[in-house]
Amino acid sequence: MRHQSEALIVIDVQNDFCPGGALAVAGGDEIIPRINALMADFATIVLTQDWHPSEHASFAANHPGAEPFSLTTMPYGPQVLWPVHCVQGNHGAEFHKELQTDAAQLIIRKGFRKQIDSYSAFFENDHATSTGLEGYLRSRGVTSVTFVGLATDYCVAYSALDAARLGFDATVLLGACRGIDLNNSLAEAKDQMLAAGVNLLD
Ligand code: VGL
Ligand code: ZN
Repeated sequence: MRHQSEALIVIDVQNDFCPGGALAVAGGDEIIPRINALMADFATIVLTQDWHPSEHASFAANHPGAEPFSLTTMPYGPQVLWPVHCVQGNHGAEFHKELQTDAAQLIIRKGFRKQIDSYSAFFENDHATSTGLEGYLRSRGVTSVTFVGLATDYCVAYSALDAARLGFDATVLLGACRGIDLNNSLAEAKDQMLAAGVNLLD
């Protein structure tokens, strides 16, 4: 078992990001056995759950004429417009049934404010609105965080970058993540994480 100062953060292992889902990530379900095994090794486990209202501003369907995967500008900066996904209470927003969620102590729901998307487990996409995760981890004495889950180049990368910025020792286990890779986003995310001092391991 890892020391209690080390937390495992499992990002968005939800039906809509797995094959058959609305925003399916190739091989998204392949990582689940490894994540389940990792959870047995950590004393502090946090899950995140993308959790949007159906009117969410990140959905292309809520921007007349806009195509999914096109780019728009929000008050906080550029924003990809996604297919409708992870709508609160729907099957697509549930954790994949093979993910063993019992050991997790905290589930962070994010993206629930209509006007702002939230990729990171720590901050919404304005990089200012906190999810509360930083305080939770610090008050439990966590100094080191390991990220796994979906998608490598969006929610995992944004979370790891914020963790490093906040001064946590941040690691991404790439073999337990899968990416969307939109316009080279996977390579860019890896470069950004390396530049920020995130440990990238398999
Ligand atoms: C995610 C796009 C939109 C993710 C969430 O979990 O990486 N990506 N919402
Ligand atoms: Zn989302």
